[in-house]
Amino acid sequence: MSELRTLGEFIVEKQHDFPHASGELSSLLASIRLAAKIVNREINKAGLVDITGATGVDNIQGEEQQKLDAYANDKFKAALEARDQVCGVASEEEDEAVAFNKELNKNAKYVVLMDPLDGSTNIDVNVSVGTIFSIYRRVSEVGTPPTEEDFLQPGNKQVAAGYVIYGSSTMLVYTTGNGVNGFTYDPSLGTFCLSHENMTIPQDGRIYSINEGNYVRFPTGVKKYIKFCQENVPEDNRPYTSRYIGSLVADFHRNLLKGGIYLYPRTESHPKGKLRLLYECNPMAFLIEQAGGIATDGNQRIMDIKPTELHQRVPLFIGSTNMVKTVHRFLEQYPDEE
Ligand code: P6P
Repeated sequence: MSELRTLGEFIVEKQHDFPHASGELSSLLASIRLAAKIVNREINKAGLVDITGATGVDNIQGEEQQKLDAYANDKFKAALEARDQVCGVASEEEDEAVAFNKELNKNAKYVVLMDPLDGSTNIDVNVSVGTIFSIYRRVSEVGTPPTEEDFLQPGNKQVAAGYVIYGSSTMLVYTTGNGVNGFTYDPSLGTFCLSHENMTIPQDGRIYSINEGNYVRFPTGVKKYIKFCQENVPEDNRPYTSRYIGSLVADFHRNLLKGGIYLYPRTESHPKGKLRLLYECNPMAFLIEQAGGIATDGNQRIMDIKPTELHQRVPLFIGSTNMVKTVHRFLEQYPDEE
């Protein structure tokens, strides 16, 4: 049996990749690990206790906030605030960015952006959901409250990003810019153990993930790509297959392991796309590029987009390089009037 390497050991080991690292990012990642364990515990009980269902409160997205959304948001915020590396958090569940004002956060160097529980409407039907996080070094003066500028940085400034997938097993997958590594939670030990070292996405794949219920309103190029997948059998005789879970983290994770593409173009109900740039698209884009794939909004690299607002939405095409490039060819061949 290969040696057991825990997430904690791995974080410290990799910290030495950064000779001048002061251990602050390592400690920040450890706080995310702690919150992931706490949220995992509650999610696994979701069917048993009255914590599922909606709170009756809508978040800024106008989406009915699920009780576990609020719970996950509170636990991740508390875990991040309890240590001295983070000066503020932006979250899908918070209208505005939250500044941490305790004395111990005063000289913190990092901000965190997160979707505390993505895909939460799937909880009541026992489908995998996830937490997505994105970490930046603050750009405003240390010792002062964080500013909007700290949170509206382009994705290419991220220092770390990752997700927790609460599925048939719970995994934490993250990057600090030196590849992608996955850790599976062992409840008997209460620890995340390295299970997927140096994760890379195949350059090509046969899985396409898109909500075809929106087909009639897709851009022409996207419609042509879907038909291409349905009508073409590649040389290796492995036909394309449609797989859409309705939970970004779950679709992304499967495509990362097996090869594939996830597409969320603009639609009638979401003319700018549905997914949020800062705490869904950018962290996933960092991960996929570190794993050898690509992520665009149909025109440009996701991580080069200059954000203008906290909950900004963009179209998302992310996954195996050759598949994303094929979509681009159709989008260029069949341009739609804006
Ligand atoms: P639709 C969940 O709400 C989410 O943000 C992603 O996790 C998921 O991929 C997508 O939206 C599902 O959206 O419109 O297909 O139900």
